[in-house]
Amino acid sequence: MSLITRRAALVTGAGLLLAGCEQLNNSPSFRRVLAAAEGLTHTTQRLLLAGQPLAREFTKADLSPSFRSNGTQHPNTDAYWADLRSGFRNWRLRVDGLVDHPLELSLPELRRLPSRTQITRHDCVEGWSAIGQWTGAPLALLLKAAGVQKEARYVVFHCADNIGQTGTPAGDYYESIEMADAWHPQTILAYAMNGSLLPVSHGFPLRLRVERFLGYKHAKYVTRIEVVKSFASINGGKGGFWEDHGYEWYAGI
Ligand SMILES: Nc1nc2c(c(=O)[nH]1)N[C@H]1C(S)=C(S)[C@@H](COP(=O)(O)O)O[C@H]1N2
Ligand SMILES: [Mo]
Repeated sequence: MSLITRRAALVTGAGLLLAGCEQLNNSPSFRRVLAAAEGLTHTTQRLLLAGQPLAREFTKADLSPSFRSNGTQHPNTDAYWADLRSGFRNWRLRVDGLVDHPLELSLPELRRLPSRTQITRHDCVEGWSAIGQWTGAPLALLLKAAGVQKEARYVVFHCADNIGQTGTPAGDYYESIEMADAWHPQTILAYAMNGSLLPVSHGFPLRLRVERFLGYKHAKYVTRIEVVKSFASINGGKGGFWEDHGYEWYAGI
């Protein structure tokens, strides 16, 4: 390849990149979320004043040298494998259910939103803990942009992994939290861990961090966020995969 053709190829590459950025700016969901960022601090501040305490936050010196991965370490579904093969180009986080404006956000869009970074302790019900740093988009931001309807009470997180043996919907991992915890400032959709891209074993591309709750509430591989009035009709009806298998729904620490 001559120098000139190579340069032409580089220029075309840059052009494509730019076109990609412009497309980002044009996504209605993305624009809606950016607009919602204004005044959000005020909304979450009000929650704190209403008596919702913050989970303890730590410093980098406290980070655990190793952070265990638990439950699914690599989702087994065809959909997840297809997303891996295509570099998650077609992957979208959906926010729907009892909202005025359902959202669809790509990974680059999520990463460009205002973010929060927190160093917290993860406590698994099986008796181990680890301190890690998480960066992600506040769930409150997405909820504000989507416009939660009055009768909504819970937020359900649907995941890409099926952990039952049967491959039926009953084996799909899912979780739910109540609205006040969803608006909490430390409730984020994390795409980074300890300053790097989220590893597959810890929930790539997106996992929930809902501090002040036990490990199983922290849904990994989140693909869809559904705002509901009741979770009685979802899978086993108890609000989560482990809840359907006997764990308590309210898993506060
Ligand atoms: N989708 C999905 N989320 C999940 C699980 C899982 O198996 N699948 N396991 C849960 C449990 S019990 C724990 S303790 C944490 C573990 O998170 P980690 O793998 O990042 O340590 O993820 C929780 N979220
Ligand atoms: Mo756990």
